[in-house]
Amino acid sequence: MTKHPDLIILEQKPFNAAPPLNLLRQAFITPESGFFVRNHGSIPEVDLVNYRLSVTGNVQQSLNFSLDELRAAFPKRTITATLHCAGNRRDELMKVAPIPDEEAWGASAISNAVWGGVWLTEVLHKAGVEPDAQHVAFSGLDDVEKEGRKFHFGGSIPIAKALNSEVLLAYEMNGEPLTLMHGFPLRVVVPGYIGARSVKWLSKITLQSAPSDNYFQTQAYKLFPPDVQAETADWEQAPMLEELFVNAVICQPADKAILSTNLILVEGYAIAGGNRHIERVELSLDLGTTWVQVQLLEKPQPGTWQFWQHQLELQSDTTELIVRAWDSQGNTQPQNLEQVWNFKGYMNNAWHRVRINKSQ
Ligand SMILES: Nc1nc2c(c(=O)[nH]1)N[C@H]1C(S)=C(S)[C@@H](COP(=O)(O)O)O[C@H]1N2
Ligand SMILES: [Mo]
Repeated sequence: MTKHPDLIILEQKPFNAAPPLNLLRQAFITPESGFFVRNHGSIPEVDLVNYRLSVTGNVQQSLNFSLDELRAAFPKRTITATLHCAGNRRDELMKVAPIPDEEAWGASAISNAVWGGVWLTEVLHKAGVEPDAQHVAFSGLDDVEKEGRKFHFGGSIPIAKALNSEVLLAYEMNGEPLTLMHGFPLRVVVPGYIGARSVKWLSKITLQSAPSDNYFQTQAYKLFPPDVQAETADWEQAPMLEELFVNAVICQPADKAILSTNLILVEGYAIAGGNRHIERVELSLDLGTTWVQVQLLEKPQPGTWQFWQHQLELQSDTTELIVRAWDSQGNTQPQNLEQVWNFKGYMNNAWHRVRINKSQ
């Protein structure tokens, strides 16, 4: 499969790209061609003949599989899960204050697929989880260069998450073998967590007492408050990102659209984090004073985005549409970008706003 020609390429090396919002909103299951791509390093060439997955660390018995052996050893499981980059919507934060050296993602660093593979928990049970295994660390085959060092991309999740029948070691995406771009031959899919934990080109699973010591666990993907700058950051102390925050985005009309009719269909997506689901999604036409509930198009479920739509008639004084969502635990989104701004530009879930103009 090749990528859709309309994809917005943020960077060629490493390759980073995302679809325009109207393309993203066309299909609940994102086709591979339109699925966003987030790479921190090289795209490795993996030779299936030599490919091995190892499972080591605090286990009763270390394991080692070829892809065929893995497929034969465990039943095939499928799950519909949305990957959502922690850097989604960073471009809005960049307008509040500069965020140097990070990708300027719009609101489409997110996509949804049906993944086929084996449950991580079934693999871990076969290896035998020792009591001091508190975290499951993943390592990929790509090479990343940071601060003069070259290393593989990696990260970890807590053992409790890993033991749920939801974390997948995926060899298929939308019924086809994974493409190289998305982690061939095997990747992790961690529903409800930031995309960075869904490690592509997976080669090593290590059970350990502490989180991964990989740069992308200990430095990148940490959340700082708005008043902390890069120079003053205490990396040790800041929390590692794992569960996503509740978020909602208007995909159509586009920001700054010029509309020729008053009757419009507003369309978008919403997503909750962890094991929460979307409870409701609301639109405001009066800068957040009053809200109307929009129609959700699928049955809400954790780990998967929700499409929504709302038909409305614009009033003469409507200048902005705002959306916000609520999750099943009563969490909602902060009002302003300033409240969520952080110098790495992660987890922007402020109310999403679209400015509109009328052509008459
Ligand atoms: N090995 C490896 N895995 C990786 C990454 C990477 O750079 N290398 N990027 C991560 C990030 S930050 C995200 S958001 C998702 C994106 O998955 P995709 O490229 O399939 O959309 O992959 C994650 N897994
Ligand atoms: Mo990401």
